[in-house]
Amino acid sequence: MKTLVIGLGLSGTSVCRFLLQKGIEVIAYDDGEIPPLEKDIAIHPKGAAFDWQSCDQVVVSPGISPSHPLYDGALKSGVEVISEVELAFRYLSHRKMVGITGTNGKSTVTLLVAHLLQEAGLKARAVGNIGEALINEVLHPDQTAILSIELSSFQLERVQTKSLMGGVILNLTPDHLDRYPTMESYAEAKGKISTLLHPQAPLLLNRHLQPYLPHLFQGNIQLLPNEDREQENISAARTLVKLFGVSDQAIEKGLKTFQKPPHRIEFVREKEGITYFNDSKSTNLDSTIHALLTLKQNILLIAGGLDKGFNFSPWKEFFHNRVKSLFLIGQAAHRMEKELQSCVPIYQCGTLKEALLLAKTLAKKGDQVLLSPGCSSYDQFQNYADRGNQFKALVNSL
Ligand code: UMA
Repeated sequence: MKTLVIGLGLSGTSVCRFLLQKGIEVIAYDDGEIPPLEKDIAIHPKGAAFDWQSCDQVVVSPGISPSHPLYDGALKSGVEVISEVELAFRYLSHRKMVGITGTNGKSTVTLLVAHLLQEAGLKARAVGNIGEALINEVLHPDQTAILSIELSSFQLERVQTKSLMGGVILNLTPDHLDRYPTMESYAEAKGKISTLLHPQAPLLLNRHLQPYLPHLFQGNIQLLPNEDREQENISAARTLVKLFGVSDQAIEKGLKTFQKPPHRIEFVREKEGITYFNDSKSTNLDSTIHALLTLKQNILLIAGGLDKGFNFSPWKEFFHNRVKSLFLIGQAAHRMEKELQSCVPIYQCGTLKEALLLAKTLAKKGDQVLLSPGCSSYDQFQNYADRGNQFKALVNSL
């Protein structure tokens, strides 16, 4: 048995290590720098032809698009291609697990589910897209914990093993349009969570999903309230933990002690009558709109980052009476300026530091400086947490 692992980040390196322990021959590939790996792992050189005859299976990391030449080659060769989470599910299907997907709110719900279970005295861990590759669970010393799994559309593209006792698709708004040509294809990837459900396991859905995923509404589903995002998140978590017998009383107690994760409209500091908020987790249009609706007015918005192919013009109507000026950073900045011009004063700042310093200079008492990028961070930062931490450090040094 020989497996090709494409992408050597968090997922790929964990997969390599796991396969090696299973005695499976591994060949690995990455377009970037090769991280330190066990010496038994062979590296496929960049640009070289791959011998598909010699390979039995391909495990793709979530960040690798199906248009990647090696991924595309694998699909054309007929070799089995699976995602990192599918490999993990094949070894975990006996475990108690729930899966959480959706555009916004999935990390919060994943953490809330784990927290409510723990507060009710059960063992639970939050894993998956949240930052802990699922495959690591297979070899985890504690095999009794319930797994609350955040699943991204990328991870769900190639899954098939029925494993979950419950699943949820929160909301669906445009994201990752650099990878998905249409909203329908993005929705289709998210909808694959249904293929992971055990028979009779419930799927919780936001009713807005019906036009995109009508076939899912015919199964064992429960609708989420969708008038308020916080209520939607709580309702999803509540329903999922009840699958494990957690009482209403224990849920209420757990809700009181849950702390919202950082980088989500996080208050950082007030200085000279100006408040600073870190919403670095905003990596799409909708999450920035949510931040604007929450902070309401007198907002100096810092946005921009990696260009994921959004059209930013829908922001215009939400800027009205809310945003006083816009400070742009990162790769998408010039396109954003074109799509948002004439609605508020726009400043091209290049870097986060320049943007913050200019916003501070222009801000008046009562203003709110908000970092809510609406874009991924990978052009200038390691990830959204790095971006948010750097912002907080800069704000605290003002
Ligand atoms: N790479 C290539 N070629 C490419 C793209 C990437 O070789 O065309 C290589 C990079 O050089 C790098 C490696 O692939 O060495 C990175 O792999 P990856 O992008 O699949 O990322 P991982 O480090 O494996 O982390 C992934 C998730 N990342 C993505 O989906 C982009 C992490 O979610 C997740 O926490 C981790 O697996 C564990 O499950 C992050 C994320 O941004 C937080 N997710 C997106 C989101 O939430 O919007 C989907």
